[in-house]
Amino acid sequence: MRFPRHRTVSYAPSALVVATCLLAGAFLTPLVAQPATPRYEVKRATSAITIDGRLDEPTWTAASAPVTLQFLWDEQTGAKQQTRARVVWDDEALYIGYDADDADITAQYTERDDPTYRDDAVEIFINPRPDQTGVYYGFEWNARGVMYDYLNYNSRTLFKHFDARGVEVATALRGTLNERSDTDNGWSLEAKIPWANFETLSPRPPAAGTVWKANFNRWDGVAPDRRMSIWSDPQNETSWPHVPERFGELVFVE
Ligand SMILES: [Ca+2]
Ligand SMILES: [Ca+2]
Repeated sequence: MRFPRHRTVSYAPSALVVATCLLAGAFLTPLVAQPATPRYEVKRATSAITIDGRLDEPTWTAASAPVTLQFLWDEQTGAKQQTRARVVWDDEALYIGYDADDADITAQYTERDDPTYRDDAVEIFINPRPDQTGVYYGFEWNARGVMYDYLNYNSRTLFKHFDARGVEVATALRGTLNERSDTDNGWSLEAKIPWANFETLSPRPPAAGTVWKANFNRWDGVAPDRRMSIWSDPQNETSWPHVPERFGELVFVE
């Protein structure tokens, strides 16, 4: 049996076909791909870290290059001041170091679980079990080193009566706090969070190869000139960062 030879047929779509396609398109929701979420390699600490707010230990220099935070909401006013954040780990704890450019360092709140996000503040949201997005841990420290820590449930409910244990935090200011008439340089913050705080979602501390999810944020400025910057874009029109589905990856490595 002989098969017919292949033929190439070219034709112009009729006006009816074009019109049908356009009509169908009008009723289809376009699939817009979300941008990829970032990843950060969390290296093991190479030397002891003294929690004094100064990122001058060799282990910070040896850490992965810092994440930088993006300015995503143009309706916000206030200066766009850069923030760099690094993370390292050891058998005992997770360590986070932030370095913030800041020409005007301000922070009013002084008590645990005060709304420090209304001050100059840096934050990390941590999900130690990325196969779920219902619950994660939030830590928000102002330039005084005052901590607001909580469990976030369903992206909307913040249980501030969760108090992490054994957290050490300190800030170092390159400037004057709440003195608005001069020009400051910036501030840095070191935090140590023992693994035991995460054991409900992660019964064992991470090992090399473990992936957790997280986001880094900063609130900066004095109302009404406030601005949020963030590591992984939550794909929100407003500056609501509590979107665990959009957290970036923390990849633990040796
Ligand atoms: Ca500031
Ligand atoms: Ca708390």
